[in-house]
Amino acid sequence: MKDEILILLKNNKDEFLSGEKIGEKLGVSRAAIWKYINVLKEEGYGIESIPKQGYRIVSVPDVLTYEEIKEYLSTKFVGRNICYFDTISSTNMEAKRIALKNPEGTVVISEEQAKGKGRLDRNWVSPPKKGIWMSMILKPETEPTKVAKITLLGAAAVNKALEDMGIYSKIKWPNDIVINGKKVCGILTEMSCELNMINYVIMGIGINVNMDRGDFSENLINKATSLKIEQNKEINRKELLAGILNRFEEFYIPFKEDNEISEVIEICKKNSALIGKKVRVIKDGETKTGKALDINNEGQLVVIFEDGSIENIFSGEVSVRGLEGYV
Ligand code: BTX
Repeated sequence: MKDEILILLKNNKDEFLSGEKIGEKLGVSRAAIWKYINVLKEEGYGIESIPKQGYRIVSVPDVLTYEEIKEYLSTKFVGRNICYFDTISSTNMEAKRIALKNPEGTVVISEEQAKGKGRLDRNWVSPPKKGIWMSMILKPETEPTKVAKITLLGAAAVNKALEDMGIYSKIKWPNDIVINGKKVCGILTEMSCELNMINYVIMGIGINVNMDRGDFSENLINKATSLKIEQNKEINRKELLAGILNRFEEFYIPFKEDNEISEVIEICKKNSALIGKKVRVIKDGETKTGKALDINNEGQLVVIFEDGSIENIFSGEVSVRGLEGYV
């Protein structure tokens, strides 16, 4: 009911709608309408109410609820079930908790994370309403070894959705998006599986959207940035979130149905922050230096090392650092 009232108000922005008229349209009493209007006001919607004239919406809050993003969403199933929080410890942890009970494409979103997770138990800074902190629940019927590719689908989706908004970024294989050599987005993919069967995959995406320099610690400011810092303007979080979900579904369906990721590989190659650059590859505590040559059809990074040997690097097992700039 609350959503229906919101739609009515949004569709009639320029006029006042009386409680009676809304009530008639939706088949509920004026008193019930008044109650729902108060709930909407509590959620941050600016609603002007004038006796004898009715209600008029004057502002909408900057929140990533389903009601607020659906006008930008064109997906079949990704993001059609959104579990929204003001604050939470980590969206990946919550997504894991609810994964088995919720359909594929469910997205957990929080305006803030108290304990945002990076890889290897590192932390991810996630201040309120300044970013997009979300986790997608996926249930691909594929072998666990193919799951690393999902991170690339996520990276390509973020890169393309940014490009759709006129923002150009690079993909630092396999799980970061960088702008001007600094990290603007990180992806953390986790899974639960048994032998050859995947129970679920959780792909967590964190994007620094409207963070200011002061939101980063002194340590981080040299290697992290936000879209707002790079673009010198606030970015519409709703449009970007929906854009990522739209692009992700576009890439995920061919992957799920036919194991087809050629378009994603093209995007990762074309916008790679590593290909042609010197890299340091850290595996089992051992560090080797080489040059990134390519990303192959399986989504592995091809590196030539100083001793001339060429290896296809599988993302699960290594940490790759660029040697030029902060990448
Ligand atoms: P990562 O291990 O590659 O990056 C973590 C490292 O990045 C940290 O050790 C720190 O140096 C730096 N860092 C921390 N916060 C930020 C930030 N906001 N911007 C840039 N650099 C930062 C990358 O891990 C994967 C991160 C995934 C985060 C998402 S948010 C939604 C979802 N839920 C959750 O708990 N994690 C994921």
